[in-house]
Amino acid sequence: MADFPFENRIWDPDETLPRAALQQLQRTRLEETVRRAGRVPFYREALARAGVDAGSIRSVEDVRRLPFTVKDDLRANYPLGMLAVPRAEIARVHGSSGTTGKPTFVAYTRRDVETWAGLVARFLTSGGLRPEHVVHVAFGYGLFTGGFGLHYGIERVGAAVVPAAGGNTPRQVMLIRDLGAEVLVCTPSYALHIAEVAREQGLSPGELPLRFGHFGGEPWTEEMRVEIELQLGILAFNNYGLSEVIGPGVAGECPARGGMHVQEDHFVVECLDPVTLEPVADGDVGELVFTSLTKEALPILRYRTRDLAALDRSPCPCGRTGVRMGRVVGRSDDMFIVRGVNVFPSQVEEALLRVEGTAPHYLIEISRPGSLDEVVVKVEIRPGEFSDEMRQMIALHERIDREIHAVTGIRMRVELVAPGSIERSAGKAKRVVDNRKPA
Ligand code: DLL
Repeated sequence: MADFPFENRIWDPDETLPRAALQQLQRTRLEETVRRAGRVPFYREALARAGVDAGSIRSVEDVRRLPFTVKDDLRANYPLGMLAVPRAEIARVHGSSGTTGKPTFVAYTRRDVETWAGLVARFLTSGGLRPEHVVHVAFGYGLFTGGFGLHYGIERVGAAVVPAAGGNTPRQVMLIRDLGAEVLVCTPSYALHIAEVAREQGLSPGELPLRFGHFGGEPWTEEMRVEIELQLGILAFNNYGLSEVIGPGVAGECPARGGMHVQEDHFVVECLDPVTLEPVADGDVGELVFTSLTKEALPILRYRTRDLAALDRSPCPCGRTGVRMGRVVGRSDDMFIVRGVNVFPSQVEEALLRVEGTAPHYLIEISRPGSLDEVVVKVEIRPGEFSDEMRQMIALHERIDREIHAVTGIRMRVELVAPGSIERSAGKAKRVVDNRKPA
């Protein structure tokens, strides 16, 4: 029996379905999904073009014959043109966090909302949540799927929810302390900010009641996990999802924490080369593509996430049989190219966290003052590390320079900035500002 840091409790026996039974279930559900998608004009045409109908689905492998869906398809069908049910059957609408223009909406039937809560309950339970816990939710409540998605999952487990939502961090610290929350739910960058504000209030890690954290909604690194765990004195778990596919609950970590189990009885996952759209070898990084299997209101076929990650099909000691996805190492579209080199913000973060004295708050600014790209990385240094000793500051600066070069292969201009000077966000942290004019 594997050695886990706490009891490996399984919420739903379907999480451990033997592969053959799982694939059989996927096949039946895929057929049903294609039938449902046929009620959406966009998919009816796309399926006809691809020459596929529900009756021709023989195995889950047939997913490869289905047409792809991209975010622009949802935009083109704004606001709710992709519905597969009459409007009267809609129980909830959410939206994806678009930074520009109109959001894209996603909809749920009553049963979809129920299914979703069950999926969230699964990963929360696998990451230590128990009915007796108090959970502090610092995700935004609104169109974003984070707040309500986690909220309903926590209720399903039977734990107590504190729907704190984002913002007013000193008050968040007070609520966590006074209400005795054992579990924190938010983005990883906001968890660090909560830790920082707690420290400013003179609290050391052990002084908050927190024991577990469930973080997601944005990419983060293993180094950042260590940092969060140290600063808050907790075990931190990763969970992944996106509104178009359902929201949080697509995949989550188990006590073994060697990747996130994709909830394959509800979603088919493929890992494809983003250029050729052919499958990559297991263990290689590719773009994740999801097909929903149980959603009623908005069935989604082969949704191209742009998220880059690898799949691991080896058995997991926890007994869950869903394939595991590794951390998202970047998006095929937030990757930036500097002087011909592809760079992911997560690489810069990894480099920074290797250097003692830096805080995991940073901003990458890209410009092209002449004909060459320039990258400035603004890095906060930890309170107490700011020194009047010129020599010490130069040494720190050089160390960061070297690490960034070693990880990314390019030179960036490093600017050390005062603790607290980079803007904090209660939601997803903004890491890159690209001021270059399109070529
Ligand atoms: O962020 C859903 C969510 C909320 C997941 C709360 C987990 C927790 P969207 O706003 O549609 O939905 O953004 C989805 O966020 O394509 C990824 O690029 C990124 N993302 C989400 N979770 C993770 C994660 C929600 N654990 C987009 N690691 C996705 C890395 C993540 N990236």
